[in-house]
Amino acid sequence: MKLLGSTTSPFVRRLRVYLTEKEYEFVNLDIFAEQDRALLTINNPTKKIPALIDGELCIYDSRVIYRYLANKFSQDALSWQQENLLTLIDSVNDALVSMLLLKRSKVDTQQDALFFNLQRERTESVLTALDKAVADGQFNNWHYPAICLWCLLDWVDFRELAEWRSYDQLVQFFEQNSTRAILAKTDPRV
Ligand SMILES: N[C@@H](CCC(=O)N[C@@H](CS)C(=O)NCC(=O)O)C(=O)O
Repeated sequence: MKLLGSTTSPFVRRLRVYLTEKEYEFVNLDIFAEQDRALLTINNPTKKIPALIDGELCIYDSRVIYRYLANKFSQDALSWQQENLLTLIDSVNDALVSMLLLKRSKVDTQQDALFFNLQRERTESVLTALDKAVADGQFNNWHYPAICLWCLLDWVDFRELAEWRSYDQLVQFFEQNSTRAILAKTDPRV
């Protein structure tokens, strides 16, 4: 199995963390460089990472890749509650990826305009919901949604895209899990 990705993508990192101790090859791409982009496009026409190559099959989208892998490793599917947690996490991750790409396109993302206001509102309401979910014990185990939440929070810090440290439960969750060896091993800063 080959995982096409980059060291900086939070969508890729969640799968690298999930795949700890599994046999696979990580293909680290610079998706904006011509050659790597061509390789990515051949495998995934959406030109997004991650993509997973397993034999003849190429699976796109971290959520679908996770479903594929959980099935391959005979693990239980996520519960509907966990699927909803993942939707919350992905909604902020997608909103902030858009903000990052806009920033890199020299657009002022701090401006008071509909698109930016919607992303800010979404980020705030989702972080509030995730903070409550942590308080309710929904992230007590290191399951896939927990991995995804930790990778999101660390990436938001790394890219300086939003402030989540005012959410006490999120901070507690983040710190409780920070010592896991795989997180140091997949740190986008190194
Ligand atoms: N829903 C996708 C999102 C993946 C995604 O947005 N990946 C980013 C990197 S963090 C990407 O490839 N962006 C390239 C682009 O938008 O052109 C997933 O879960 O895999």
